[in-house]
Amino acid sequence: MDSIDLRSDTVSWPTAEMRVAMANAEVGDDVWGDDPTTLRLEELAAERTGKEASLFVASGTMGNLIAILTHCKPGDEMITGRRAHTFLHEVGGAAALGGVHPCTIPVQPDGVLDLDDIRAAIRDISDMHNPITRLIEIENPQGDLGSIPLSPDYMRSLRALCDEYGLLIHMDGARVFNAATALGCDVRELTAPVDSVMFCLSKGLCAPIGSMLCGSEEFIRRARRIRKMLGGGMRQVGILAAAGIIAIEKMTTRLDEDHANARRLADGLDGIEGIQIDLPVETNMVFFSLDETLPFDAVGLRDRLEKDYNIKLCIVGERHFRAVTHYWIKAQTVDTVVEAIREQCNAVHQGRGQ
Ligand code: TLP
Repeated sequence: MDSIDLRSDTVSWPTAEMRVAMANAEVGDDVWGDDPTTLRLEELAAERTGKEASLFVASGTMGNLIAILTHCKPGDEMITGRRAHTFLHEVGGAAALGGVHPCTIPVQPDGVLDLDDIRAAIRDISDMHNPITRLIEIENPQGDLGSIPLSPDYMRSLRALCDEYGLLIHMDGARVFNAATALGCDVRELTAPVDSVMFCLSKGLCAPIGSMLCGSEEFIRRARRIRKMLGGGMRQVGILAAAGIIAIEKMTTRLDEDHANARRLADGLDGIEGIQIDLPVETNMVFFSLDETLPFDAVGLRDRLEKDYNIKLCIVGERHFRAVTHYWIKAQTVDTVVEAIREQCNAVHQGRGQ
């Protein structure tokens, strides 16, 4: 039996339609600019995000890194959230490989970076001791705090602030189509205010590999050189791009199902004694925790669920979990998960009553 894997939407595997498209993809050497399927994917991603051009890259991490290295020179400063994926989970690549100096500020409970905090962090370049603030890196939706979408209004006010100081904006939009779906807006409303955006094909959109980096023609021309420098120039990559095209055309329009299933999961878990929902559920992530009445911690429950029910969850703290819904998690699967967790928690409470 396949496991029920809620650790992330990155675990989603390609659809049958993607596999057929991959098998039949027309290909060429993409480093020579000869791969028709990749060219089509890049055109599509640019069009969907309202940018002039785009670049197919191996991963979200690579897309963010290429964007930062393209926008910044060594020694430049990038303002980002203390809970941003680029700061926490990308191996310090911007600093290690680009010499880019991160300046982190708090992420607010609603996922935004406070504009006053940004203003206060921007360096005064008339003082020669200071590095030059070059870039604001913003995550939308903000993953670590519940995958919360940041509104078009917020994005526009961030743009206005950056224009005042001549700063660039890169958006880590790994799940930006989830954000747009949750907000009920066109994704372009979120991407128009930024200079560059990275989004992932391989998370809720189900493609096996790959992310898109989108921006102006000039930005993408320079980004392409950096991708090559990082060893990311791929050859007959149309095989992967074929899945990416379906990801954009078909999978971006069904994400509300994943969001409804995440709410269903949260509602189910909320009714179980000993479980708390930690953060509002706005897209496809549920953050929950075990209270002190339960005699097991997150590792204890995770191990039981894996062994007895083949259910996988992601641990994010001693008593804290993240569960992520995606295409392969249906409403019925959610109910199975809720029942399994209820069984484990009730067994404890009933055992106590005896
Ligand atoms: N996130 C993964 C883990 O790395 C935590 C996950 O399971 O959520 N930006 C954001 C906001 C992300 O959540 C991720 C992946 C990335 C960038 C990096 O994408 P990949 O994994 O393709 O390098």
